[in-house]
Amino acid sequence: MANVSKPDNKNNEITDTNRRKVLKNSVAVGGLAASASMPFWSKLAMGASEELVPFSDMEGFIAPPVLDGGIHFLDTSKIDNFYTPNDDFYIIQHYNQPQIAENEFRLNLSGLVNNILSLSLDDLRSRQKFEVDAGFECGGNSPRLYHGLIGNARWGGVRLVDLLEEAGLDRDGIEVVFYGADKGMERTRSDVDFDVEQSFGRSVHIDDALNPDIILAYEMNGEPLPWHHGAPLRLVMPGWYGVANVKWLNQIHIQDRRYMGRFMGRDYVTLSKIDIGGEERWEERSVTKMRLKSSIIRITKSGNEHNIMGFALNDGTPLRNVEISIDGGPWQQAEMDSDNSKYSWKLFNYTWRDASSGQHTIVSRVTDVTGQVQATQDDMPEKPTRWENYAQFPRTVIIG
Ligand SMILES: Nc1nc2c(c(=O)[nH]1)N[C@H]1C(S)=C(S)[C@@H](COP(=O)(O)O)O[C@H]1N2
Ligand SMILES: [Mo]
Repeated sequence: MANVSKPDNKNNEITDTNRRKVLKNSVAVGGLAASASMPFWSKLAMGASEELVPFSDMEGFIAPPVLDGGIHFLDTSKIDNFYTPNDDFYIIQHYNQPQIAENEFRLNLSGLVNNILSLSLDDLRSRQKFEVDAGFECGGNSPRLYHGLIGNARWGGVRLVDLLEEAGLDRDGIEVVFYGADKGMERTRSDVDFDVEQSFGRSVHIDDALNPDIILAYEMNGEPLPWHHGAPLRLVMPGWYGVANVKWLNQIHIQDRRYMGRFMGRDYVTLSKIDIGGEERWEERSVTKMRLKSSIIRITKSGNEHNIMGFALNDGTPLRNVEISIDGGPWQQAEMDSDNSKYSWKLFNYTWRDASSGQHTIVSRVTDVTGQVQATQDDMPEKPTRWENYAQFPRTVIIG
């Protein structure tokens, strides 16, 4: 196996603050440091004295099982791992789930390059391997599913930038198109009366493609990439919504104009009414980088304490904090998991002491280092399309 090195994608802002806190504590209260430096998410595998407290807003919710050809989402109240197990990571595709024989697989790199590449899986595996922790959600994830279209994994493979360098980019190339092996018939316009066969395709500007953290992944959490997640090869665009992470990837094409296939030009397009330089406009925007978002997903009880846990996701901009408000009370800072890194989901925990019995409403909000604060539902722009649901999500729970 080739050398393994991991891009340093730690979210230093958060981990440094935590480390400082931990060090301070250990001076004042000797002995705390050892347990505090443990990733706290390990608390999630519940201790014997801990019990799951069901959300009263989640009654009757059942996550669907994984079925070939189907979609899958998680019961987020049961998340008990920093890395989502491969057999529970959410599954979405818009066409079929092609089965690709490893020995017949080729990744072709074509278009405005000096050297056209055609690589087998062994060719890819013999190159230097990189790993990146990346969590993402479907652009259509929503409170309706309690944000179950989500997962976090360690992806292993080759760096896109290395292959682009090897191919040698022509200076006219501005757009990098990624095609999957899955296909469907599409009526592409209302002014034609026939369907054409299309592959799933997504594209990014060349500047976005040169991010060295982008991986062409043949591994997921240390195992060969599973069929439902795009075997044998998928694109992993850290910090972008799920749709960018093209599964069953078999062609990368560089071109000199924008690609406007269904999943760039017509679908996964957010329509929202926003202020554009002082002018209110209906904007149509491609679903690309993840918007700043957090949600509470799980509450456990242990003695008089409740643990309120959740995730934050964004485009990789370092976070300032995640805060919790109970019953409209003051915002109080949550603790961040020490496993969190730049592009992983960012797990958090808040210890709620002496919760009174009765119904409570609990909400989280995340702020990044630029001062951007997660929007409330009321702050959200008018947005009739179902993409990019990043508003604060109040949860309700009944304490017995
Ligand atoms: N080839 C291909 N890649 C695809 C899709 C698809 O339909 N075909 N769906 C995209 C969408 S919309 C999402 S949300 C993610 C889901 O990835 P997962 O099933 O591994 O969670 O894959 C993306 N990649
Ligand atoms: Mo998606």
